[in-house]
Amino acid sequence: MSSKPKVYGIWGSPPFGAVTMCAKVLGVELDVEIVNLLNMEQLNKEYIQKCPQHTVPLLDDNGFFLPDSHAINGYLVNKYGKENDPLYPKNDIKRRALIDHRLHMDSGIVAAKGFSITRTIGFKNVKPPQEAFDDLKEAFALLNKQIEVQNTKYMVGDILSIADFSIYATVSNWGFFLKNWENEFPHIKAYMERMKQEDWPEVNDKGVNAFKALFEVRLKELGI
Ligand SMILES: N[C@@H](CCC(=O)N[C@@H](CS)C(=O)NCC(=O)O)C(=O)O
Repeated sequence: MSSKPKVYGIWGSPPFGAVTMCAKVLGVELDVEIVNLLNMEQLNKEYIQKCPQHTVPLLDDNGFFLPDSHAINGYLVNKYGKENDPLYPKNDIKRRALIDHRLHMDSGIVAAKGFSITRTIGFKNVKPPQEAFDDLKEAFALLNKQIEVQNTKYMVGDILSIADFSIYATVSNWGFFLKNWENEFPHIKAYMERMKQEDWPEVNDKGVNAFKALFEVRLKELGI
């Protein structure tokens, strides 16, 4: 039995990036198995048996399969974190609830809007409607307002949490589709700059560069 948790993923996927940043902060080494989404490997029969929603990342902790970066990061903190770890505390129910809110905001709103663009381009090779970009912009506006109103260093208070891994990963990739986001959303920009001072975003960055290089070509091909 391997002691390292295995994670199926691909560099450049924001939710996979979120899991790698969480693992770095926890000091957990991951055994990464690449699933090449460009070759649609996520649709292989064996992968669907492990992950019916056919997405990466997928955690395999000695046969315990768990999809979704938000769920995976919560599990990793519960398993490898400190007692009542502020990254996702068990006993501080209000902090945990606020972290859950930010995770749902990422999963259900901000990340979701970007996926509708990448799925259309990446898997269907079709130009997404302008509406898809407008929706993403609207989601960034909500996030910008959230960060302005909460007025804290991190997504929840002045202590790092798993919500930061998700939001950081999502903005660093999906910002690419909104050319002027740094000027339009100054609170997100300031938040990202604060996070970049830390050592954990670095593990995400090689993936972001690969993502941008790939999508730059695809957008050009589609005349976007
Ligand atoms: N909510 C999921 C989203 C995962 C997701 O959609 N991942 C994309 C790559 S970034 C994927 O695997 N897409 C393949 C597919 O939908 O077939 C998470 O946070 O893990």
